[in-house]
Amino acid sequence: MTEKNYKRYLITSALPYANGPVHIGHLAGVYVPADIYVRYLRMCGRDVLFIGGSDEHGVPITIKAKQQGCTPQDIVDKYHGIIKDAFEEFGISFDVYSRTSSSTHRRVAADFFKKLYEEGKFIEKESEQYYDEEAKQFLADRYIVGTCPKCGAEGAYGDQCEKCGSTLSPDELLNPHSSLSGNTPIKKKTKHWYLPLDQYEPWLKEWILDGHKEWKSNVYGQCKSWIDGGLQPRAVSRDLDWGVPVPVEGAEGKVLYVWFDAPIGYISNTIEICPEDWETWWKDEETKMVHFIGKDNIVFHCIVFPSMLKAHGDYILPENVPANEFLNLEGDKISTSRNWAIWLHEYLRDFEGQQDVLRYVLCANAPETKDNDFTWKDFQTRNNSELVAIYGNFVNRAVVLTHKYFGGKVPANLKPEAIDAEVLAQIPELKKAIQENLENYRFREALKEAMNLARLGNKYLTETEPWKVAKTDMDRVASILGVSLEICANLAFAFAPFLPFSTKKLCNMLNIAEEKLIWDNFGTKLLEEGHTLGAAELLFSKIEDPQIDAQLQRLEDIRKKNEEAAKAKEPKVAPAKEQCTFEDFEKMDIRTATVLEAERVPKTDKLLKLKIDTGLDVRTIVSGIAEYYTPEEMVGKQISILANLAPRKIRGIESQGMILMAKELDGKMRIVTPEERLGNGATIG
Ligand code: B3M
Ligand code: ZN
Repeated sequence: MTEKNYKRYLITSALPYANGPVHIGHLAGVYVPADIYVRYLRMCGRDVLFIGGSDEHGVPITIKAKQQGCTPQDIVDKYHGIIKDAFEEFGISFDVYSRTSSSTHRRVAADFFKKLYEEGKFIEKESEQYYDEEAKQFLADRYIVGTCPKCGAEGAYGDQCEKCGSTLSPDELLNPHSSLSGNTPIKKKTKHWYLPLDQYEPWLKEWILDGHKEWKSNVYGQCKSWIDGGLQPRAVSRDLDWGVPVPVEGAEGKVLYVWFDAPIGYISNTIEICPEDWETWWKDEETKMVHFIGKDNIVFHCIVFPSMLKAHGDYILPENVPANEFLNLEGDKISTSRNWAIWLHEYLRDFEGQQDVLRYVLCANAPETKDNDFTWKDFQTRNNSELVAIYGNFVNRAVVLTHKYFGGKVPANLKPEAIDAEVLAQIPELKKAIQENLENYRFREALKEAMNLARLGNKYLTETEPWKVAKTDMDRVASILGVSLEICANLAFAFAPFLPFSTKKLCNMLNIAEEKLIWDNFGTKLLEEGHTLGAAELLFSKIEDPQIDAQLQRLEDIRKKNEEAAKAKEPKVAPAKEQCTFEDFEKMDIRTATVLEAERVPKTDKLLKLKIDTGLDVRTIVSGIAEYYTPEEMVGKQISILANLAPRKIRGIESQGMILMAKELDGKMRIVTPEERLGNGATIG
């Protein structure tokens, strides 16, 4: 390692909420990079703990339980199982994957709170919050719905309007009501505990802004803007019946805020796996702690949790927080509520045995510096033209030819040529590039360099053409295959952190034990002359169009369903307009008139030019009704007009007034006319 030599590495990855399965966005942002890093550290012989687990508290879980008529515990039991199994099958190599509803966690989180409480590290504040008198409970922001003050949409939540995306506070909602009882909530006083982040500001400035300039620019930038914007005390408790109860007398009905207890889950999970020496992991300066998270979690991992650890006093702080940006899917934001996602457990079902393909594509496309897009076409191309055509093809040719010409034994280097040495000389260079990128959390680059090694081998084999040389010079073929197999062996090292499943296959093919994949051995000569290879098998297989088309079709169906649902939610009538006064109305001169002549305005689809008798005069009006009425239909019709509308030119014709039309939201229009024919110029009002 280029930096300070640490004794041990504590690697955490965000604890996913157990209210739904994990999707490719979570994987690309957090779990794939964390797993790559951890596998690399293990290959380096480092002492590593890789901490994972489910985040099982918070309001969304209680809402889901209500919707499904079950308990929050039922919900988290279900999803904890799905998530844990999927991670395991996908090869995310956690040392522990526990849950924040465990008894250990409840105890650890409560003790953490208690210590800060007893040492006076919190401030207590009373505030007025919405309360549902019928349900007899305070309402979390998500439980309050109303009209969005920004866009007018109904059904906006107390923290956000899903229609226009605005962040809201419950006080801003118009016509707020409780989603529990439907009643209008009242305001009631309640007491909570706050972590005074403002007091930690000078320290955070020094620790992050001066001390961690090497953090990724997206992370550093977010921290800077939070700190520069001035930090406020943050409530660490909530009025809710699901979570870790606040361990203080008189705090009945209150639990720890989910973002207070969840990061403590990293500690609890460490305790579960290392009950004896967990403190060395968390309290010894020679531990390097790294948090892998997505960008929406930055403030909690860089500002709130470190301030909690600092307040507690005994704990180490994260050395780095290499947060990623977001992954989109086929051009759209991934969304759990809109089902716009590729769910890991479904991928594993639809692409059995192809974990490494997704691991490869997600790493190659990882949103490390900016948001990125996942498309099924790109997935197919990367598999077929990179994994299959380059890496797989090279390894397969080298191993099959060795079986064919040398009975599967590594041949002696009988006739070396300059090109052999040139090619082999590039291995240490590539190793260095992979290593440097991995150590600096640039996983995409590291993977690219690994693929460059496969490219190198593939090109070497294509250029040296042993299958042709075999007709004349078996000594030379021996050397070519020897070099090729050497590259294959090094590929096992290069790809081991990224693609564990195919690495295992490759080791079987080369007949080398996976335990030999120690980083220091990468680049050394690995295969002795006479070593017997295992059987050849395909590392990757082609993904054909029908499989991709089926996935695209699935997404298309979801897109349609979402559009229909959005349509059903759309208002059936135009929203009400602002109030006006009688005087406002009086200003309008509305009267009856009769159409004398009508014709289409040339080169337009919608416009008719009408000559009308208003009782006052005969004038011209241009009106956008040609889609609904032909000129013939209009002649002789009695209509109503706004007679004193200021004239304006439409397509070069001066229009003197406006015809009143009744219009439905979906576009249907009809003339407004008196029930019985009246004289022209009769006033309407
Ligand atoms: N469960 C948020 C999330 O999944 C949260 C992470 C907790 S990490 C301590 O985005
Ligand atoms: Zn809105």
